[in-house]
Order: sequence, then structure tokens, then C-alpha cells
Amino acid sequence: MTKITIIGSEKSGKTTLAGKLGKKGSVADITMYDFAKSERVLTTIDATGYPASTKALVTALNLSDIALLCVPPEGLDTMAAECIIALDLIGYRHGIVVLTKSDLSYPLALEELKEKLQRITKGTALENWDYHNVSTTTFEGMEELKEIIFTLDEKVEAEQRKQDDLPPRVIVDQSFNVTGIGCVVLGVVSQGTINAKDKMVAYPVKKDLEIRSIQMHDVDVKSAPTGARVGLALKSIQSKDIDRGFVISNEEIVATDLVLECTLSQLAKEFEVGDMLHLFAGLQSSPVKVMNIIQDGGNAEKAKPGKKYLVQLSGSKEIAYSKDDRFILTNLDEKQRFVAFGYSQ
Ligand SMILES: Nc1nc2c(ncn2[C@@H]2O[C@H](COP(=O)(O)OP(=O)(O)OP(=O)(O)O)[C@@H](O)[C@H]2O)c(=O)[nH]1
Ligand SMILES: [Mg+2]
Repeated sequence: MTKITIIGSEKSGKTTLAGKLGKKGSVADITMYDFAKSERVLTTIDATGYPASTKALVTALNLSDIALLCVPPEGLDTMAAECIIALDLIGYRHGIVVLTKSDLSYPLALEELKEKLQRITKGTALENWDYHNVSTTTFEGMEELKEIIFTLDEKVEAEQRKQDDLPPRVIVDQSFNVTGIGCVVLGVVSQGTINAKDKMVAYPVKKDLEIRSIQMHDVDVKSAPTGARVGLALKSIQSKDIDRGFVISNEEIVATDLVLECTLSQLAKEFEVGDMLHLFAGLQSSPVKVMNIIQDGGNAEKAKPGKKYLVQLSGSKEIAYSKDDRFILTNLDEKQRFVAFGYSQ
């Protein structure tokens, strides 16, 4: 099951491309498109709520395994530049840089644009991504793009199979009530394998539940492996008790305040003690206040771009996480909002 997110420059043709890759489904601040042919299922996410909300971008990236960064002939704009910083901070592994609207350019210019982008992304998570030219008007490159996506997905799948035996975790992105069935959630198995009848817990509220049944793309299955997009009917819990961002798991740490070892982006603005930032953990987010910044055992007043600090944060909401989870910090007051990544100490 291939899950991709389409991001990039404004008006670069992202939504048009998503529409060509599948049938439109649920709409919120992200829009999903589904394509199924024989064994292959492609879920495409358009982060429609972004750039207004950074949450839409973080959500879309967390729900997918492959990112398509769209850049039109005009080149990068501030939105695509911010996407590159976000991908780098998240440590996003797999993606393709798609040079869109190729019908409005010519081969030499596209080659120059590719070389320029390769220089800009050197040393970032995007360093080794492939480039591909596409036009949704003339269909140039469309079939090849699908092939490239499916080939890349074989790598993703191989990585995911190595995670099937880890403790199971499901990241919930929607929950609702279905008459006659009860609480249904949609989400992604981020690691491990889940089975019908498994008893698990919804975090951060710590409510016990049982998985009544599992569906993958409207088909009932007995179990679902790492990377699967699933619909779960749940027992012993109501849809009002579970929300986007919740983690269904057997063991999570729950905290409101955190101490993170943070690395700031080279391209972020500094922040200081007292500043309000936004913390992301998977699909969860919470406003946090910077209480303390520590460098080399001593207090620092400011955290500066490209540097590493211990940052003490005071939040307003419980967050569920695991020891190895990567947190992202954003500053909504800045033009380029993605600031840092960090790991809990
Ligand atoms: N010539 C040409 N025009 C295109 C192509 N793809 C999209 N467009 C046009 O570009 C415009 C923007 O397309 P969208 O798909 O809305 O772009 P978007 O990136 O989703 O835009 P935002 O969500 O507003 O950032 C529309 O007028 C499309 O018809 C293409 O391959 N070639
Ligand atoms: Mg759009």
C-alpha cells in the first residue's frame, strides 16, 4: 500500500496532479485521493490546509511514506522552501522532486532548474531524491511518475516489513460513530502488526479498548502490518473519547511538559526563554512555552540557528509519545515557521 503526499510551491499544480492520481475522498485540512488497480493501492494526500496551517503539512507527511515536492518552471517559492525545511527537520526519508507544468518549459531550462535545486538541497533529507518532469496538461511523464512511485514504494515496503514485529502503534487521523457498529477510527499502523480482537489502549487518555474488526481499503482483514492505512471498529470506547492525533498502542509515555534535546534548523530564526512555540508529536500538537535553554550544562538566553540545546518546554496539553519519537517545533510568528527537531530526554 503506497501512501504519498504532494507538497511544494504555490500553484505548482499539486491539486491537479493529486486528482490525476486517484479518486477524491475525505476532505478536511488534508484531502485524500485513492487509486486501486489489481494489487496496487495508492493513497495520495493533498495538504490543502497548508500553508495557512503548518499542522496540515505535518499531518500529511506523517500519514505518508513518500513525498512529492512539486516545483513549477518559475522555481522555488517561500512555501516550497518551507516544505524543504520541514522535510529536513522531520528527517523525511523518501521522496521525488517533481518538476511540474513541464509543458510550459523546455528541456534545458528544466535541467538547469534540477541542478539548482540539487545545489539548494545538498546536505538535507532531500539530497538523494530523484527528479522527474511532469505535465498534467500533456500527460508528459505521468505514467513514468506512477512507476517511479511504485518502485520507490518497494524500498518503503522492505523497510516496513522489518518493523512488523515491533510493539504495535496506530496513529489516528479520524474518528466517528457508525450506527450499528459504534466507534470507528481511521489511521495508519506506524509500527508493528495489529490483529482483530487485540486489546490495546488509546493514548494520551489511557482508555482501554478492543479492536473489533479491521478494514484495509474497505476490505475486512484479520491483521494489518506496519504502513497499512486502516479503518478500525473499536469496542469499549466511544468516538467522542478518541480524536485525531491519538495513538492506539500498548505502551506510550504521556506528558505535558518536556525536556528535548533540540537541533535548530540553519534556516530558522533564534528563539528565547519565554517564547511560545508549537510542538508536534506525530499528529498531535500543543502550544508550548520555552522555560529554559541549556547549552553545555549552563543556561543560555537564546537558541540559535544550526545549534543544539536542551530545551525545557511547558505545554498545555497531554502528549503521547515513545522514547525514540522525533518532535518538531514551529514558531507561528515567523515567516519560515519550522524551527527545530528534538528528542525527549
Ligand atoms: N500548463 C499547465 N498548467 C497546469 C498544470 N498543472 C496544473 N496547471 C494549472 O495550474 C493552476 C494551479 O493548479 P493547482 O492544481 O490548483 O495547483 P496547486 O499547487 O494545487 O495550487 P495551490 O493549492 O493554490 O497552491 C491551475 O490553473 C491548473 O490548471 C500543467 O501540468 N501544465
Ligand atoms: Mg491545491
